Amino acid sequence: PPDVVCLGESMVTFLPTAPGRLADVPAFARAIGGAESNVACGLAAAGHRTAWVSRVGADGFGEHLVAAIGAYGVDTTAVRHDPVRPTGIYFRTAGDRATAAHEVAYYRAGSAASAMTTANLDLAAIRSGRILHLSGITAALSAGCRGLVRALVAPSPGRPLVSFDVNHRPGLWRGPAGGPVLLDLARGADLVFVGEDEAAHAWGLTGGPDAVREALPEPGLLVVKRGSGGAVAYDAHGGRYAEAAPRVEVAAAVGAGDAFAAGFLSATLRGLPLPARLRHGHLWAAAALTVPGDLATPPSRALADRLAGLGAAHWG
Ligand code: KDG
Repeated sequence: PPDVVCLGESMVTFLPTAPGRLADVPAFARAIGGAESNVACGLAAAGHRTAWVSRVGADGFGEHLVAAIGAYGVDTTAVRHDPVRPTGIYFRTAGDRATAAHEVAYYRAGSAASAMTTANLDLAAIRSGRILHLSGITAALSAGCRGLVRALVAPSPGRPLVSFDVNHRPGLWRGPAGGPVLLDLARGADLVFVGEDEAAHAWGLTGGPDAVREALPEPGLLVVKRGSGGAVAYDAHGGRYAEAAPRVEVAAAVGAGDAFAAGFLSATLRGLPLPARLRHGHLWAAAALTVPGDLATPPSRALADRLAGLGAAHWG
């Protein structure tokens, strides 16, 4: 059985071949994106047994996604092909170096993955891992996808540990407001990742990580990410652990959150203590921050262990 099952929409991604705004860029290179499959690819590249579950179109883009994600070592056997709906795609710029602001244009409304429900996926496969990793992006895609995520988060016998990355994408929430839905889902999860900026934007929590924990006491583990300001983890026993992030030259911020989650989950599967899990998250995120695409090869276990083991002077 897999260590981790990741469920969510993946898209063929088109990255500009030259800097500039979407309005000006003349040509794009093909890559892959999708928050949850990014996590799966990172974990598989680091040697963990990982599966990705989703729906794609019966088209060339769907074929490419399954092949590209499978090439990382991810088990894709539970991915279903929708005979009618297409695979979603999106275009994005690398973003401004100083502000990290980037433009995104999604072409995913009505996609195969947006039609995911509890009825058209293999629920046994989804629940077959030690950890099930989900994100708030899926909840934004459609009412059916929202129902699916709710059902997977709800307590049930034999339910795997649920890891939930809030991943608030304001541009995707067309019907209901995202904030309350995401808060509700986060409350039901065992492990939650959320950016301090997301908590402010989605939930109006502007008082820093401790205010987020106060508003969200339910998850046994809560990780509040502060970008270059590091991250804070809270456990079920009142423990609070803050770890600084290494300083890096940012090529593109997209994918860094997924890499952080993958690094944290990898260290979790290895039974490392919380401060080390945060440092592994930071190191994997650093690798993703320094490449233009979503996905970077995670640092080797030996290198990550060595860097994570350095004293606080190197991390402050
Ligand atoms: O976290 C990276 C994702 O945002 C990107 O791969 C695309 O999944 C994506 C989304 O929905 O924004």
